[in-house]
Amino acid sequence: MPDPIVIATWPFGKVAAEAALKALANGDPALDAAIAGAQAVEDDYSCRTSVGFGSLPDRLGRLTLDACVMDGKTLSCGAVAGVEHIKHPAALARRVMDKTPHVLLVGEAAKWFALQQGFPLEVPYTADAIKEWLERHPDLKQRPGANPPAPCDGASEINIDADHHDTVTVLTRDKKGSLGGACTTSGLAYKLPGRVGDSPIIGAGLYADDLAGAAGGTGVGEEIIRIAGSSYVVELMRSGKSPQEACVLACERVNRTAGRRGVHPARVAFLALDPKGNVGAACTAKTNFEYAVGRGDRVELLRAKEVSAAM
Ligand code: SD4
Repeated sequence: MPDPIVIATWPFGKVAAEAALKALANGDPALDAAIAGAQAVEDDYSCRTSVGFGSLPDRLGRLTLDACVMDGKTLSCGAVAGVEHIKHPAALARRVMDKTPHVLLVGEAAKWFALQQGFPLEVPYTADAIKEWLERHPDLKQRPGANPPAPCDGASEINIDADHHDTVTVLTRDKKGSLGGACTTSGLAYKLPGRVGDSPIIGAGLYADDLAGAAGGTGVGEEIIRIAGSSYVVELMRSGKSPQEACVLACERVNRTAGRRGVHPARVAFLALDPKGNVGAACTAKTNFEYAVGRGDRVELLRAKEVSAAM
């Protein structure tokens, strides 16, 4: 019987891995366990500032959440983007998968769907997040008397500092050897209202196929979307690359595509799990990507290989 395995992004991925391992040990399917892991981070205000409620909001102070889920056995998937006042977007993405013929619902309509499905509307803001949002708001950094900055000056403006990584992506393999994945985030702090990153886009922030492997991304979503990142990693595994090799190749590709637009460094990271239970991860320069790996009753935190851009 295959051993249950979990991998999850960032140090707070430990919380996700512990919850998912528990679910897998009980015999839960891979997708249920991945969602349990994602939800443990959505629920834990103490372990992060940028997944779920309490995260840093967008440019106008509104917190909108994105999530997606995918079942590697059937390729069933669901997603929500730009959804407000719903505490568990990964669970909502699961409802889109189970209860609708669609894959992705967005914004106000996703919230109405949540209400219809019995999800409560809740207040997503914490005093700490509002204080930090006010103190760090990029529009306040302009020189006195200068014109207000354009809402976003170009792709190179988007980057993520080491303390503000968003997104937990959880990849699991269950006792039957099936793969599942869940991804949940508030996106980038101070994003333009309406901006959606890679996280709720199947094939960008997440992909899972029992016949090839599962992969997830984190970091600057625009760069991940541009190369269809998670799908690319999975297709590399399908063609025989190990999860580690596939993640490195995806980072090299991000570096090349970012380089074509003169954007360095483009901070992204990928993690991957193959059907045999091998794991891998890699990140571009200065991303400082750590990820949690859980097997048996043990969860350890590993540092991903950094892939520098050739100048
Ligand atoms: C996004 N990929 O919305 C997410 C953000 C993230 O570490 O993962 N940050 O672009």
